[in-house]
Amino acid sequence: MGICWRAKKFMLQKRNGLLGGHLLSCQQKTLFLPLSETMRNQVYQNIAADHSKGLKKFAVLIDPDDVDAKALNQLVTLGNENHVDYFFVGGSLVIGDYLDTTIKTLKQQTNIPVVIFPGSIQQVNPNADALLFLSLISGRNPELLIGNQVLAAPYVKKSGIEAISTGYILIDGGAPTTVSYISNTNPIPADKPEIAACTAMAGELLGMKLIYMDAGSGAKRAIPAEVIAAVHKHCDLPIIVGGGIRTPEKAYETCNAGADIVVVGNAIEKDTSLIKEISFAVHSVTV
Ligand code: 1GP
Repeated sequence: MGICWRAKKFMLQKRNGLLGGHLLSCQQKTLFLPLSETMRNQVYQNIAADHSKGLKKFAVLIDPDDVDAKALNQLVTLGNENHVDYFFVGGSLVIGDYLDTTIKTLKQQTNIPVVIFPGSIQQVNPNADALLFLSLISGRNPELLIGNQVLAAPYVKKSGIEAISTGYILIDGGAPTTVSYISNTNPIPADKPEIAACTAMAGELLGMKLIYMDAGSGAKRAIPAEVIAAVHKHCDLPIIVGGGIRTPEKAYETCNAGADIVVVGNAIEKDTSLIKEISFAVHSVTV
């Protein structure tokens, strides 16, 4: 755990291997028949297996509004070449109508699993491999705790998509972010790891399968290692961490503190060469 990621990079010879845009049409409902239980749970089974083995994973977040076809092709190429483990697709404020095209393009061009990280009930799409069925458990906005989930549930069920129950926890990243503003909730203060830990424990006891700790896209400060470590210590669920991660060092520290999956969006939009460096950093963490 103590060795720095740069040293690990050279030692690494081999790499180890919500809610919805539009309501589904009747035709779509009949096209997407329920999958077998095994197939439907494939993404979560892989996350849980990696969690139990201590394998760290890297997810690139794509905001469909922010990528054109050329940028998407470049992300796919770099993802395939540099061992990206997941493409997360979604955003707190998706204005354009590009979610479906983005997901279909990804599915055509790569075998990397595509997971919807929905910012609203407008972002359900049956063509992805899985959808994080989020409940914003750090907040006290009933619409984001259960209201939107009730509206989305029938469409998610009928689509047959693997829906992974996820406790979504916002941590203060030093300034208001789109997600804190849109959700109308207060994030957990970054110097209160015990609140984050108790919130994650509540999610676990409520039967959620994943915890997603987020400082919000473009956060000034990423989530401190102490907060991640507290959640990791007190909660047995796989932990996804994102928001304001801009360097391989921070990605390494985040994994080392207990994150299972590191998510990076904003920084990669600005500099795609980070994919290679962050991927090495994440996969070089051993526990
Ligand atoms: C935001 O966790 C994601 O919800 C990723 O954040 O865009 O800051 O990398 P960034």
